[in-house]
Amino acid sequence: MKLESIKLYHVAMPLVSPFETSFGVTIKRECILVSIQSEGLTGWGECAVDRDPGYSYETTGTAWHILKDFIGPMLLGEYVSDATDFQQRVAGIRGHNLAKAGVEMALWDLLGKRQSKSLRELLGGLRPRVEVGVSVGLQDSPEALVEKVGTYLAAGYGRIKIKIKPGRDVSEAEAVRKAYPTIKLQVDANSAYSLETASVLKPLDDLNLLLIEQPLFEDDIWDHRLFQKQLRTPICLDESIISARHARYAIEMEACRIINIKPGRVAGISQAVEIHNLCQKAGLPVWCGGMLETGIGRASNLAVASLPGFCLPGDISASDRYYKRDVTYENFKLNPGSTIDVPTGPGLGVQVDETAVREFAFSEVIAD
Ligand code: OSB
Ligand code: MG
Repeated sequence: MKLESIKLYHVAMPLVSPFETSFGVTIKRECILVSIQSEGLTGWGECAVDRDPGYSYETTGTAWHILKDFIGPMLLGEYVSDATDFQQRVAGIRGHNLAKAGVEMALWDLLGKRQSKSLRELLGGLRPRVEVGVSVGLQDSPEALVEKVGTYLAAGYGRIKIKIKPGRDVSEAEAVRKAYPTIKLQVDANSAYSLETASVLKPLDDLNLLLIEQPLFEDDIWDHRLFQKQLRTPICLDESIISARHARYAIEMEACRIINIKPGRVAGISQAVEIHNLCQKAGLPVWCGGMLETGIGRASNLAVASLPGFCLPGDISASDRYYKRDVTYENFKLNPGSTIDVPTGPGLGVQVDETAVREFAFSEVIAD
């Protein structure tokens, strides 16, 4: 398909409540939306970058630069056949996975629209709806956290993840476990500990957690191996897994027993599928992570999470957990049983509200 024009929108969208992790607080979530025009169709994608380099070295600023000055000019006017073709073209750009993934998502949306197939069908996803949970940010006190978790349980979420950081870890998790003895519970440290400082986390082993997500440095698969040996609870890697190779390293080193797959972090949906297939072969459970996506990225994550190896609830919550107003007309709702429906329309299966995109955008670039 010929890529005739590429538009970039740097948007900032107010969250319904601030989201705090070990690396900072997000009040307005920024990202870059990509739209690609091709042969009468428009495909949309989302680069799940943040304003600050806290989760990843990438930011809205770096992604803008990579998209505008490298990926855009490489693709404009070109005939790009699919995600594999795209990945070959951008292979010379080192890193910048979140930037690449936004473009790949838009290409999948176009491919689906051309073939009148949903992304789930294109990927071979099986489930019409996927099991989901909610990721709860750091709160002011363990009591406030227990209360916040209670509101999400009342809303119907069947799996809770709490964010932890040094000084706000075991007491938080213990308080939640004590208040809700039987819920599916997991914690996420976002790389806040070293192998030495992580020893304070050992009491978590007695709380019957589903997993402990990314306790140690993002570039340290080896120390995760050493820490996993000291725990019964499975370690789940997020930040450390930036490619299928890294997934293989982690599996071979026994650095984790579960992997969180985020298409953005691994440079695109095609790479996410590769990691899913690798983990399935190795017998490692995977689940779909989230990055506070808009309706565009949420639709994509739901399709990815419909693949058979995704056997733990994803960080894909209902639209109203994140935004009062979204950039898609579709509003994702939580079903009884803590599931969300996978879109069935062509491509991502969402209709973008371009007025909302323009209202949230503070810069816009059109290359044609
Ligand atoms: O580590 O999983 C993470 C949000 C932004 C960046 C990193 C993470 C998260 C979340 C939120 O935990 C998950 C969601 O989108 O609901
Ligand atoms: Mg995480």
